[in-house]
Amino acid sequence: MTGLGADCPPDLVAAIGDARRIWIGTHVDPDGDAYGSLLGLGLILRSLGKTVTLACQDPAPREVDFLPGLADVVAQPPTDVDLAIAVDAADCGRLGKLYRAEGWALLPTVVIDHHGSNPGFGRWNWVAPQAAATCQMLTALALREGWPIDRDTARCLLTGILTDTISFRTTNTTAGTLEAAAALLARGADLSDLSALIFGRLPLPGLRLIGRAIERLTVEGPFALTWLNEADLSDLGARPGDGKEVTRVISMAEEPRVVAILRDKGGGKVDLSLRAKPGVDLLAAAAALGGGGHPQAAGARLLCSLEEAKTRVLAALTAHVRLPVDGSTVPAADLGPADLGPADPKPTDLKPTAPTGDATVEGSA
Ligand SMILES: [Mn+2]
Repeated sequence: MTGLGADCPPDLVAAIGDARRIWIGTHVDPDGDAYGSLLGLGLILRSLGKTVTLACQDPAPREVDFLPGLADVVAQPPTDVDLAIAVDAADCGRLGKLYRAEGWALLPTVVIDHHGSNPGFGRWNWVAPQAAATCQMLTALALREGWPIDRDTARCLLTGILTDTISFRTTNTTAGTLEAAAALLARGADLSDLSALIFGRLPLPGLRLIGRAIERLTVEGPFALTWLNEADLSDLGARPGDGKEVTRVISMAEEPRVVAILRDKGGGKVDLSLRAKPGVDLLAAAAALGGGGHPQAAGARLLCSLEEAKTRVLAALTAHVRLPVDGSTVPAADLGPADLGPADPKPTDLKPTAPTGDATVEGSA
């Protein structure tokens, strides 16, 4: 194995070893890594003889609704424990209702996370931004410590790695990520079954929402734009979360350098998701619209009508997006559609952080 796991503070491991009653919590609006970490570490610590409560403010997302032990997860953890552990949560606010001053602040606390922005909000902290997933960290730690990883544990941990790396496709997928995954396969995790469950299922309303978004796609030079509204959701019988895949599928369009997906929430609120090809930086355009995110995945909430939002988004993209042309960049406003730079087929780490929260992967890089 590469070195990950070796950098886990010994005091942190000792704190876990000494505790008998533990609660483990993860972040609000959870993803596969959140629940994979929660359930996987829970199984490990129970097999070590500890009394463990698993907590999350929100239920598991649909794509990981098959994980073992979901029914055990509670929304409010007990206070009479020896230790609280937060996994995959970038700050205490991400714990949502699990973070209560009289709870978290008064308990001995451990933080295990891979978000570089994590301030280390526990008494003992292991933050490893080089890890592609918190589940990768937990796998490395369990292997180093000789903690048991049975088949269910391996499935939980591999699920977190698969979801955070979008099946080993993100730029932060390393040899260490694959080594952790290999160790989990060797312990009974089923890669093809898990992949089919996580990435190969979409309820029909979600599929039909993608169809509507594709039909409405309009192209303006290097930019493509589409939209959905609340009526689409109700027409198609879609449930919250069914539209998650829309952004990912639309962003596969090869010719546009930037795609914009507008979701008209009604009442003059429009959520915007922006996705860009490698080499294109969306941040200035997102900032001009009052939003933010990452260079290639950004978003904003616009307080206006859908029609006005379309106009504002195209204006902001035209004014603020610089497109790569022959190694240099020029403002999009100076380019006609014939002047698009070469397509870069490299997969990119699309880590959406849009305030819209519609993305397929977790919210902070
Ligand atoms: Mn994660």
